[in-house]
Amino acid sequence: MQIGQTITFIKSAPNYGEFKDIQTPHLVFAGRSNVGKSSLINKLCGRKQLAKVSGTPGKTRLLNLFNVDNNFLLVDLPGYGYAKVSKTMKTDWNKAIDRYLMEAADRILLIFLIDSRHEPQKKDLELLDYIHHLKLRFLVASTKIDKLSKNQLAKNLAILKNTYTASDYNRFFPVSSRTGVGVDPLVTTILNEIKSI
Ligand SMILES: Nc1nc2c(ncn2[C@@H]2O[C@H](COP(=O)(O)OP(=O)(O)OP(=O)(O)O)[C@@H](O)[C@H]2O)c(=O)[nH]1
Ligand SMILES: [Mg+2]
Repeated sequence: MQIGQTITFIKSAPNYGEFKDIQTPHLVFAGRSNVGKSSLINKLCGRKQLAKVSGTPGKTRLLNLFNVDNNFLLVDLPGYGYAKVSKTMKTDWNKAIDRYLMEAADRILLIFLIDSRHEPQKKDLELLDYIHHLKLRFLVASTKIDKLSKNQLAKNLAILKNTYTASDYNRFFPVSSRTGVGVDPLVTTILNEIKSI
């Protein structure tokens, strides 16, 4: 299953000012560098190279915008917490992202990606707080589940689910962009949620 049929790259924007005029809902992918944002976007779009995938953290430096079926805007956010960039640059990015999320909050469905292999990380919990603060609609995608044994996965998911969704279990989606496991329920939920924006 895919989130759309005709998906085209619009542009890479440094800030929201550059695409404020677009009236459709926004589907935003956010999470730490290297968590698998670009890979998941490619998988959901059924395209191999739509968003750049890289082993080097921090490759996606701008807000990358895609048009999905003239139905909604897909936004690939820069991964936060990228250590190899100077502090000033980091702050500039964060400011631009904060501002975007704040100003566009009403039209956003955010996909919050976390890595299934790790315990909740400080950076992730900060983003979680911020999402709650802005009252954003969001779904949690727990990525790279193919990398764990069945036992380890069950153990990790229990902890992560509990941390990220509290009692709202149906909004937590374990996925693998490599194998495609877990992608269909996520697609169905995204399309339903987008309709209600
Ligand atoms: N095994 C496995 N590897 C994955 C999966 N998803 C992503 N990866 C790998 O993880 C690395 C990072 O993936 P990206 O999709 O580039 O991550 P990103 O979040 O877009 O990274 P930035 O753009 O730097 O913020 C790449 O080497 C991917 O091949 C997955 O589901 N399974
Ligand atoms: Mg990326």
